[in-house]
Amino acid sequence: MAAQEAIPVFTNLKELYGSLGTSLNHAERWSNLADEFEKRFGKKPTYIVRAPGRVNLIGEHIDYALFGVLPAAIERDILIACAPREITPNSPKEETHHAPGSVVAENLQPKYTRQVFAPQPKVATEDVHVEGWHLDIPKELRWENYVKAGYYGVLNEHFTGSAEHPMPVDMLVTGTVPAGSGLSSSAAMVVSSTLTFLAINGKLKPGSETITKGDLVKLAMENEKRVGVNSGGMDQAASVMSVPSSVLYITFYPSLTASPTPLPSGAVLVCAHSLKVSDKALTAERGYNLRVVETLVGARVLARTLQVDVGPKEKITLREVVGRYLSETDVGKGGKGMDEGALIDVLGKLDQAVESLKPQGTTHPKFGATMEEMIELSGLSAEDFHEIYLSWVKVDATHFKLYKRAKHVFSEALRVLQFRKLCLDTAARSTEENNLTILKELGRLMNESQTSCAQDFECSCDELDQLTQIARDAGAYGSRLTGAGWGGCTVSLVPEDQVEAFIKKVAAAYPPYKGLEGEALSEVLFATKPSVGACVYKF
Ligand code: NG1
Repeated sequence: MAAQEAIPVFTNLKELYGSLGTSLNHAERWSNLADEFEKRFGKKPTYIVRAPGRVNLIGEHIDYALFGVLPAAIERDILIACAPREITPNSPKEETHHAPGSVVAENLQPKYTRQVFAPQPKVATEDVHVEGWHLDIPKELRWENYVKAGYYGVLNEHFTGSAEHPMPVDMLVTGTVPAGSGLSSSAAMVVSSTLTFLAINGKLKPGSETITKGDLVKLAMENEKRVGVNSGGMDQAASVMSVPSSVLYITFYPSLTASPTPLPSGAVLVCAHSLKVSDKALTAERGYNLRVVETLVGARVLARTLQVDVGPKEKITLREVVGRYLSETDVGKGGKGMDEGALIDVLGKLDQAVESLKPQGTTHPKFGATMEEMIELSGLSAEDFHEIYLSWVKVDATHFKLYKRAKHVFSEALRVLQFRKLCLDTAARSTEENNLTILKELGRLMNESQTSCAQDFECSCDELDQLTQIARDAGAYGSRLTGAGWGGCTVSLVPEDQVEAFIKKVAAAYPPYKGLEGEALSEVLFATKPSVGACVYKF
């Protein structure tokens, strides 16, 4: 099972990419990075760490409700070349250079300037044990915040209450995942940075304490919370556990699992950036974090309707409500829970219960519940409500749309399971004719997902609506936004033999692409294949 596997450490690129052809396509970039590292730091890197971005085929905004999703890692990635820094009498005199665990972080992109920082030990006791480490992560958006976020968890988990000090490190970062595009550049940055600090500090050595892929996903999820949003875990899981040629069915409840799901042959994925940059962290109070709160409160209200027991301070999720409603068994640590068939069955039958999330009385359901109405629906006192749902997150809204959000989550969770079932059934009995019918069905589910994201979850925008429509008109089986939305990328399922023509048509029809060609165009509109997950290359 992928979550229990150790983080792969490779010594050659062919093994890393799984094929000679793919490794040759990427070799030049790796060797340029290693050369540039040597030029800047006067030594060869010890490791290059890689973490890919991801595209989500279907299953949007349901990971934090603990429903399964279907993403795949893409070929675009973050690479970090790194080496420990020896402190010698000739070391530069900047103070932070000499501090334990100090970091010199450079980026191949000149707009991301060189940063030098060091974690502060908290309360060092006489026997030199350090009780904790602090790193200052400023609120404003800075590239090194992602490096620091990755470092934070490693410091907390591996250097707290210990006499061991973290190693000073030099690093050079480069990336090809466009920022703010819904392709998870942030998760790729945080996963690669977490992995860099683990590798440099010798934490990846095999042994009883082996850090598994599952451990890395959890650590990176915690780390990413330090840069702004309460993310669900899909991106980190996809970045760490993906395998070539398959999409990954990732479950979060009752446990983290990742099951490769082969796509039917005859179609490829095309990503298209709407060129509207969506910054989740900056818009979180009205966007991402608000949706997290709305879906959590919706779960509590639904639990009341279905007479499901919820602990007084518990933040139950929609997936857990469904499980408890059906008296699901095998939900302990590592448990499997109900099978996919049973989940499909119940998700199709929740419509009436979800109606209970509409506020009664004067407020029109379209606008959702006011704060007072929402508290009343939850059955909690105002004080408890604030403590459970609002004390850890800032949101900015006058109305909370519990009904629409839950409606999206349940219908989307069902579409994910139907999509996966179609893929698995086709893999079992594939013919050309059958494949075509299935690809059209998969496309239909993607289109329905886009409608639900736009109308019920309200995470689309005009540009994404327009671009997905253009993609369908240009011959895609289906097209939808991918990632958090409100801008960023779309993903389209496109007949393999029509990719070139498809790209030409979309390039001509989407107004913001006007004037873009060659490399500039392929930066924002490109076909991609499911690729291998995060790993370490050792020199
Ligand atoms: P993006 O915007 O692609 O990073 C975000 C969350 C995911 C998931 C999707 C919506 C982070 C790091 N990722 O993805 O966990 O909730 O939105 O499906 O916040």
